[in-house]
Amino acid sequence: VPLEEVALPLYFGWFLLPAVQEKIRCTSMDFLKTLDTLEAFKKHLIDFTGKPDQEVDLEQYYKSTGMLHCTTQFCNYGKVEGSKEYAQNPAVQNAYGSVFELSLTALFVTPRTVGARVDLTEEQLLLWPADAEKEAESVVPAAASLPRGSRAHVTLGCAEGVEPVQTGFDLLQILALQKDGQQGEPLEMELGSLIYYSEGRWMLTLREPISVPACFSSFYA
Ligand code: ACK
Repeated sequence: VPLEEVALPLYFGWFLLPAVQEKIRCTSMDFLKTLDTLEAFKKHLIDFTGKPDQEVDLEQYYKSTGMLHCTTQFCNYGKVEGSKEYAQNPAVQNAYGSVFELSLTALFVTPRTVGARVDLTEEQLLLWPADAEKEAESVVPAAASLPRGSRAHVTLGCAEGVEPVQTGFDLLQILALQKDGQQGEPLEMELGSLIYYSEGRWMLTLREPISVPACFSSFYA
């Protein structure tokens, strides 16, 4: 059956293969555990709690949001404009069901989300919607001026009551601050260098990017 005749999914994206899902969840938990014990992080705990002298257990703070993936096109079963055209794009149809190597280059947290930044290759960018960054403009005004693919991420967890769509906005916000040169002293850690971007935003740029196999496919709930 040609793809244009089947129902459109909730979203298209790369789904981390089952064997690496577990590994990345562990990496994420280790990162949160380490962050939680850092003096530098404790100094800014109020960003998370809203109250002075209140503790936070980051490992409990974020809830898991299901299968780890990197969304390309959010379709909402065809309600999103451009989703039919996306599904009909020959690059999308040719890649459907293939396994790609995604490169995770950074881990980040905010009081809302924890995620991994995905650095897309030229080939992977062929599957990236042209307007993904521009569509975030209402939330992150500087988003449209960032390079294509800037929004690409894997959501690792969300705080209570926060929707996963927030992870991409949080990433774009951090990248916009980075571009502006608004950053403090990096803290060198075993995994890479950690930078605080105010208001509870932290990004750890990995010394060694993590390469994960992921299947390009779609999700129907
Ligand atoms: O973590 P995510 O990338 O953020 O994966 C989930 C997935 O679709 C299923 O909810 C993402 N998502 C939700 N709404 C949108 C949207 N308006 N634009 C882009 N991605 C979205 C969400």
